[in-house]
Amino acid sequence: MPSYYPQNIFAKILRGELPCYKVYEDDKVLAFLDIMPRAPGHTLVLPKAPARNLLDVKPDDLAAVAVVSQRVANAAMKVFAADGITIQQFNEGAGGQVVFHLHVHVIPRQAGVAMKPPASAKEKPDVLADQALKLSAALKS
Ligand code: DGP
Repeated sequence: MPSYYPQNIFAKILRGELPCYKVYEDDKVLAFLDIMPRAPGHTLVLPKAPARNLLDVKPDDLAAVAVVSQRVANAAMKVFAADGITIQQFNEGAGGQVVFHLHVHVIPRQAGVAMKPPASAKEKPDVLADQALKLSAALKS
């Protein structure tokens, strides 16, 4: 497997070199909205420590990401009045991974509504800002 590439787009977001619509942060994990959501509220949960994907992440970072993914999922159920949550996590190009810093997709779902195709359309900045505000507030309560 190739080694971790520190110039990937999520590494730049983690270093504060690029902006994001932040939903949650602690010492080990950052969660922000996907700018090309497959459904409203589509959130990405990342370890802060460099990890290419599931195959090389340290177990304690993986555990921290899992715990936050569950918290984001529960918050998203309320904020988006969701009927369910889809979790996705891709590993290497053959596994569907496009950005090579480990991330878990937390996607709120409505019954009978299909997800958009991956990375099909950018959401409007004001919509993302509003959703991030609501999700982060729900995560604090
Ligand atoms: P994947 O590596 O296949 O799990 O997909 C990467 C996801 O990242 C995809 O859903 C689109 C999203 N994405 C790509 N570029 C950016 C970006 O600059 N900011 C944010 N927030 N999401 C991005």
